[in-house]
Amino acid sequence: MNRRNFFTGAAAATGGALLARMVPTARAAEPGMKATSTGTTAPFVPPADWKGYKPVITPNGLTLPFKMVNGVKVYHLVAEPVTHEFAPGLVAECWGYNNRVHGPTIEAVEGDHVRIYVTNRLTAPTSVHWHGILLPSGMDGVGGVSQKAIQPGETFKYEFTLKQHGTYMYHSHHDEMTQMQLGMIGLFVVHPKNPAKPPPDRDYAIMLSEWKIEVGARRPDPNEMTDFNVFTFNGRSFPGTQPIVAKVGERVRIRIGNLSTMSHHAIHLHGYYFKVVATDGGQIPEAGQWPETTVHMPTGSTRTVEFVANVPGDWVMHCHMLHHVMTQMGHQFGNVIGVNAEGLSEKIRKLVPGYMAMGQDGMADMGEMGMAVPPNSLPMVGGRGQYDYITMGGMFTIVKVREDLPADGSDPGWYKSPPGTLADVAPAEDLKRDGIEIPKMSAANRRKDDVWCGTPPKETLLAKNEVNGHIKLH
Ligand SMILES: [Cu+2]
Repeated sequence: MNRRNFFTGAAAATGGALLARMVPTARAAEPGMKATSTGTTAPFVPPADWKGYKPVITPNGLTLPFKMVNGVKVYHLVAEPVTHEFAPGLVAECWGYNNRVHGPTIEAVEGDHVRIYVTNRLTAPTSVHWHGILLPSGMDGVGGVSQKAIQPGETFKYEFTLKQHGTYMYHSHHDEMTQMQLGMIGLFVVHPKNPAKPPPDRDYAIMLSEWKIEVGARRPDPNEMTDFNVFTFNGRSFPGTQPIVAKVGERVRIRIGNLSTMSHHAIHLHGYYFKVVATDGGQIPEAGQWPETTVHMPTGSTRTVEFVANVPGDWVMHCHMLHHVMTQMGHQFGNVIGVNAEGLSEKIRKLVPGYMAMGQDGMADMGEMGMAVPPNSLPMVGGRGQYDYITMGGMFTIVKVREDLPADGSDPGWYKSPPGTLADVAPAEDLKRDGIEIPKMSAANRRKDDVWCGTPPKETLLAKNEVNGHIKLH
């Protein structure tokens, strides 16, 4: 991986942030000015350019523009097929909104009256459900229950007043399995009208999703039930994910939504602990918040976490369900750990030109070897880091905290650890000083479970009887 990969998304997200800043807001600012009776919460004094809220940033995504019509915020979503890139090398034909997977983030303020037009440019009927939003039953968007489905070519009108604030979602609620699994989901952020405290310095929003895209296939398979092989933050797999950036000392909020078809996710952040401050059911009172490093994300839910980015560095944030940081080809792979493949490649190459035995020491080599992957697919893992190959992909991004950031919001590059703060090979004098003895490689350390293919090479053949009892292929 390199800086260029990171920049791919940075450009789009910067555009999104600008767009969000340009759109007008419905009401004059009425931020909360009241201090609490105990005086512990500082009153929020809005900056001069305060527009009523601090825009949320959707990495690799955009915010849906709106216009004001007689005091109503008017939005327009267009459901349509979208050609979507998951990461450099993997493009698929998905369904989304406004030519995006996922749909753009809808952003509004508590108390706003919103009118959302939905045009169906698919070949199938659809509807849109406003997940977590309190509204009249007939606006709930469930095809067949609360409304007629929106037929291809039709434009429906949804209209409601936002009575709450927090992180919500929207998604198709017609032929849900097909349409949501093809990408028809998005985030819906409602800012507080009277914030009790200042907004965070950085407010990010991430949607989790999972996909089945056969290697080389052009379309995700919406019929898959268990074996997903592409895992995404905002529709992107690492190294296609844009980093989350912050300056040292800033308060960072990350809103996470999960509309994966089948999976919960365990989103883990390095370097900090955070507090879960809200769900899609509302704000969690401070007394009910506790510190965590991993937030469990049930499907069909949102969680909002906050922390102070007080330690500079490159801190990874990823799903801790380890198949979710693999991509295509990381699955359905026979277990060859510990197999001695000496001579195997040569023999198979006679039948399959270019064959290379792999996986004997795990999957880390799969990306690093730079092996050619089939057209339109991703290597099993990761991308190139500054020190070595990064052996995670999929639901993986990097939180980059720096003393200073590029003014244009672009990627600050890799973190340079100050002297004395970088793990490296232990110097001999340190080992000696601390009385650390390195055990000699014994027979027990060697491959005892080897599967020999052909004659074992002399240097690894410990003794003849070591081989006895092990599987011999020839
Ligand atoms: Cu996961």
